[in-house]
Amino acid sequence: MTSTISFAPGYSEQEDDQPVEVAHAAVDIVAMAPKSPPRVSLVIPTKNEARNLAWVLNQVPACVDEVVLVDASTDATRTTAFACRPDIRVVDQARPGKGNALRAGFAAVRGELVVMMDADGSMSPSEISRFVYFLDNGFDFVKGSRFMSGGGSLDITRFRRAGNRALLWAVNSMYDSNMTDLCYGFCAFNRRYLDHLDLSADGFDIEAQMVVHAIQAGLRIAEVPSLETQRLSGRSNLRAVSDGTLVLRAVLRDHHRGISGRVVQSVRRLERSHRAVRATSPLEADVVSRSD
Ligand SMILES: Nc1nc2c(ncn2[C@@H]2O[C@H](COP(=O)(O)OP(=O)(O)OP(=O)(O)O)[C@@H](O)[C@H]2O)c(=O)[nH]1
Ligand SMILES: [Mg+2]
Repeated sequence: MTSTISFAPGYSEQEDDQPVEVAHAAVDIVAMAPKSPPRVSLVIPTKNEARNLAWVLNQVPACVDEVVLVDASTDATRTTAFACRPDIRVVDQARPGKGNALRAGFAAVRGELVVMMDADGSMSPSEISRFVYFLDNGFDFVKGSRFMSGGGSLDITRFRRAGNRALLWAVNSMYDSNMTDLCYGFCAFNRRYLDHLDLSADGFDIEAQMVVHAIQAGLRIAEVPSLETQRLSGRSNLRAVSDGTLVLRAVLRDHHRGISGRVVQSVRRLERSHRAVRATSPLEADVVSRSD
């Protein structure tokens, strides 16, 4: 880490003290050295994406320093990955599910900035620079949005759009936020906040959990427009009803963890103890029976 102390000739009270002056000058050189840009890691979960992955990897922009693939495939995904990008790092996941895969990827990254995206060709790697730009300029967590101005989706069905909207409304109401998208897998964050995100989801609820925990941790969040197209080939792994229910459960469960959740819990506890006192008090019992 560089020091903020800088050397000003003639200012130091210990000007005549040569060894101290030399030490200060050394600090000054470190402080003036150009700051190297933060390293960017891209995490991509893959489950049988051999036919889509080359399209994605061939477009990864130069600002990405490392690509971490978390692979649960039985097809030629890994071979394709190494053919396109010999420096790619492939890691395994402990349990099935996209959430588990992403968590394994986040634990393996070496860069300071972490971007995650799908491998099915529905997200364009050319958008990565938008996410990095906002992380570089003071934001801690950047999420892609298909529903803000400049974004779009050519893939989402009416049913899924309605589900996403309902879940988004729930989160915005609970946290007094004004986000425009919730369940979208193009996101980025500063790795120093990984522990604060406190991720535990194994499935498709991971994106909602990331957003909710980012809000609860007080991170500075930005949304950037993103265009989602149809997957290039193969079949979706998402099951709208069961995965939607999973997301709803995650949102409700996690609401009880944060500040607002704690307030709700303590109000409920107070109500319960108040009711218990009233039930045992003879005066209250009297009032109740008389009003009956
Ligand atoms: N490693 C790993 N990757 C997974 C798993 N499930 C899904 N993925 C990957 O996660 C990404 C998103 O999965 P999709 O099946 O495209 O789901 P989706 O994008 O939410 O749904 P669609 O819009 O219908 O494509 C893809 O890159 C998948 O290959 C899994 O269990 N393990
Ligand atoms: Mg997809």
